[in-house]
Amino acid sequence: MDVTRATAVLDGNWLGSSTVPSRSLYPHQWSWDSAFIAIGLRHRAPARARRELLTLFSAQWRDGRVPHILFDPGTPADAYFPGPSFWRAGRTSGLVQPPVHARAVLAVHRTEPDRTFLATLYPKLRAWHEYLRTHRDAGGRGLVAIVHPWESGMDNSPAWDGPLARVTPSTGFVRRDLDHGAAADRPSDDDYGRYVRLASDYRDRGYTGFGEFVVEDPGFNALLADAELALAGIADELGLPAAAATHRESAARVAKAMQETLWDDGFFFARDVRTGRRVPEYTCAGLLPLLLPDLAVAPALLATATGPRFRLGHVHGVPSHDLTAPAFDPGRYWRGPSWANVGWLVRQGLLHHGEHTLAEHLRADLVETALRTDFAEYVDPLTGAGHGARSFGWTAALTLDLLAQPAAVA
Ligand code: 2M8
Repeated sequence: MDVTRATAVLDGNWLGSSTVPSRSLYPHQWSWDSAFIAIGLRHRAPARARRELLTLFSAQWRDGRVPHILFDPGTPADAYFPGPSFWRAGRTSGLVQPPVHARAVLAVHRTEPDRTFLATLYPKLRAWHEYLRTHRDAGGRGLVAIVHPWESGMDNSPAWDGPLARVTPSTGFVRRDLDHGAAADRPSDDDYGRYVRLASDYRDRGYTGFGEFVVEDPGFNALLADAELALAGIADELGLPAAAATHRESAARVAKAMQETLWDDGFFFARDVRTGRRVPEYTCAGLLPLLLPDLAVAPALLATATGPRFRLGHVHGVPSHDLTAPAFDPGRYWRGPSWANVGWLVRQGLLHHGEHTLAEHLRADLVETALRTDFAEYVDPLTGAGHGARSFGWTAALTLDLLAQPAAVA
């Protein structure tokens, strides 16, 4: 029954060769959404999970980047803003999103082995990670810098308020998101104007170089390190042990750079490359390094996760922002609500570090919350009330995955 409901959401969001995050709010294919969606789809329709990822990588740019949106030609041009005419990049946007794809490819393969699928995507995944390493190391420390809040996937996180303050908002465009989402649940008009300004500046620079927003995000970098570990797993499956060793070294380099540059007093913070300073906001992105099994500072990070700022185990999911901070807002997008993908990732991290009881609590809570809210896009961590879109793709997909996981026991 639960599986049927989650599967029905993915069927309803399926476009024929990819899945939309939401029929109303996000009617195209999004990069990291597709990876999470494939992780769930593999349990019900592995061929569709492979198709999902292959479709996304069919839009990979020559420089290796995987675009954050692949526009559906069958959807009206004004259904989402900014659409293809804004980006002027064919059928895609020019930004990226966190590199969770290698993890998805390996998971899909492990559920239903398909060597051709793996061998097709392996070089593309390598090129994607190589793009990030070579074109995005703005700070010169071996960390990837994002050039737009949308690249973090956590659009209006309070960690971006400082760096964004340098950007003059664009005006004269029509927001489409407010046709489908409550204004109180979405970014403010000023923030949206800044997103548009940053995106058009980047476009006008030919989608290269760095502008006013250049940030090393612990979430993005942790996911890259985890993706390099997944790539090592893929190389092993393909019988390429030397390449696998290279990927493991690369993961260790990113982890070391994060530790040296972003870690301070029990947490991983974003760093504003323009000022050289860490941004003193505790956001859920700083918990994602828990994904790395060798993380030496895991005990201190777990103490922060279970302390008053995130209260893991005592709230619904993983709050996207520090519960004690003035900027915390339980209903507004990435400024406090809990998201299923972050909960799913943090659960993996808890399992890596032996926190089986907490991981099981989180799993049960994520499933209950998703089913009760009709697979809400995000939820209030204090009440569990749903916000944003319903029938949301990754919420349904990751629920399927969590339902397929054996309960972890201490
Ligand atoms: C949200 O981002 C898009 C822009 O990419 C938007 O607000 O219109 C974020 O939650 C992002 O993480 C997600 O991938 C996307 C589609 O679900 O929506």
